[in-house]
Amino acid sequence: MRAMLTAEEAAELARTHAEQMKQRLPVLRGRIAHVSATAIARARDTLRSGGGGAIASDGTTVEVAAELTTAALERLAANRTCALHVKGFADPETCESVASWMLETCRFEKWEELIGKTDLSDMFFGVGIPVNALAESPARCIDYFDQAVPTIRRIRAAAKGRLSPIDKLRLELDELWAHGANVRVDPVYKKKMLVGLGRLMKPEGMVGESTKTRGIVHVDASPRIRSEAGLFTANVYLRTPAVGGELDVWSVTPSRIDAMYLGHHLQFAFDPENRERTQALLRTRLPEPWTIAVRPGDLVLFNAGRPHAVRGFPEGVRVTLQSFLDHRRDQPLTLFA
Ligand SMILES: O=C(O)CCC(=O)C(=O)O
Ligand SMILES: [Fe+2]
Repeated sequence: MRAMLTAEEAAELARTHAEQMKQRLPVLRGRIAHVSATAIARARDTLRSGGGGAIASDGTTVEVAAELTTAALERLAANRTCALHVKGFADPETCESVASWMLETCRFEKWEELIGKTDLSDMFFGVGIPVNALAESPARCIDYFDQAVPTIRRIRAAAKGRLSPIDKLRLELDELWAHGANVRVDPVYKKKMLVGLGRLMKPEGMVGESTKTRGIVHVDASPRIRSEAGLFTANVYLRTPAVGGELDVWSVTPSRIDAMYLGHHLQFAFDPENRERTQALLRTRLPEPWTIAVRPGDLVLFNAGRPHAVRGFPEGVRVTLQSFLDHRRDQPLTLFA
């Protein structure tokens, strides 16, 4: 479904994609050489420091608020809070009309189906193409940019004249963050990205033991979180199950060694062969998480480098609109999904 791009623009994207793929290889090779040169020293450090033991909580808690404020956003960006939970951020009726539109008219697919795999995750995507598409193939990359802005507008239309939850998020972030907030322009492809990925979870889609029960502990950015810059994720909840489906977030700021340890195991968070063993291992090292019970209309923001998991549920569906927020000190927040 071509909606935005001209044939020339699509061809240009395909050329840039090919360039990117060529350039990425030497970068990766360089990284591997660097890792092996330092691996022995790091392993020795790990043993000496007793690394690999329990990772302590950093003492941060979940801030619960009735509205978004500059101060709460600043605390979150500086990692002084573990997550920000804005209860009743969006009007539940509008959330429900967007959820019904999504469930009735959109074709939900798992990311792994799009890339020809199975049994990887519990998440379906119904509205919008996830940003992972950019690394996949020229065709996926073209589709992503082709549909980014039209998807934003489809969601707006589904709100039927009311302010859509994701538009409200964009407006309030722009108003409250000192440097504003914008839809991200992809730095490589120079095109507007998507904001508001429609995600669906349902019991039939849950894979293995972990997703059905405590959820898959994972990160979407480096666990070595910093206050100068970081990637945050925002979800507005449109429909939630009556029982279960809570979000667990871990209040950890791992040391370099612990982050290496976590990073290593988190690579296998979704891998069907290692998933259950890895999940059990991660949970023995991490402290108790904060559990956030979410309701339609709520907004939750947290640093995507903090380990997190969505708990399983026996019945119903869980529908969210998601966006990443890229934070860099003294710059506008940039939003993309
Ligand atoms: O659905 C949620 O509560 C969080 C989902 C998630 O893993 C994320 O936004 O990175
Ligand atoms: Fe995540």
